Amino acid sequence: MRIEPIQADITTLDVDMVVNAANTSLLGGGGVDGAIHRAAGPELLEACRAHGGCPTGEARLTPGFGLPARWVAHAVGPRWRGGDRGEAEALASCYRAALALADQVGASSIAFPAISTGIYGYPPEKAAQVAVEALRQAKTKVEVAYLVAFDRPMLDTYRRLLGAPGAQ
Ligand code: AR6
Repeated sequence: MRIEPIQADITTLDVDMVVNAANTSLLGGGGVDGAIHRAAGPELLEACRAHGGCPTGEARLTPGFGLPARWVAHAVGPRWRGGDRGEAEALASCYRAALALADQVGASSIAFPAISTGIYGYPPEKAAQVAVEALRQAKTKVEVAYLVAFDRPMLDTYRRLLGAPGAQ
């Protein structure tokens, strides 16, 4: 699987699957979750409601409805609590769980936001290390995984960790 860092609004990406940074209720929220629900439309909330929630470190599948993406994997990242409360393992588990859903539906492209690094307070550099490591180790039929940065510093972090050309 290729791993490509990009800076984008994840709701605009034409990929088979986008990953949402959700909470355990799966009933929406702020950040990327709010943006995905706005772009997908109200049917997304109904599809999420049918799952009846999702534990931290897992993911649940819905269609993308009004999104360009056909599928959404709603992953629940950990809240940062200092780093010694299993945060890294829970975060890595989100990436693996989303890829497992991608394989289930035969998705060949997937886009991940920087799960947990906004409202949940996970230090971006540490989260990026977990993301890159989890994706590098994954056994999957997915061909390309985009690590989507919302701002330039996050893009630079991903590029540096991935050894991408032009990285700072
Ligand atoms: N496209 C790509 N990335 C984005 C976008 C976007 N449109 N919007 C924000 N980001 P957050 P969390 C980045 O807070 O920390 C919600 O209320 C953002 O800059 O969305 O996992 C949920 O319901 C940051 O780097 O998610 C939960 O309650 C990253 O996405 C809670 O927030 C994640 O930030 C989850 O918190």
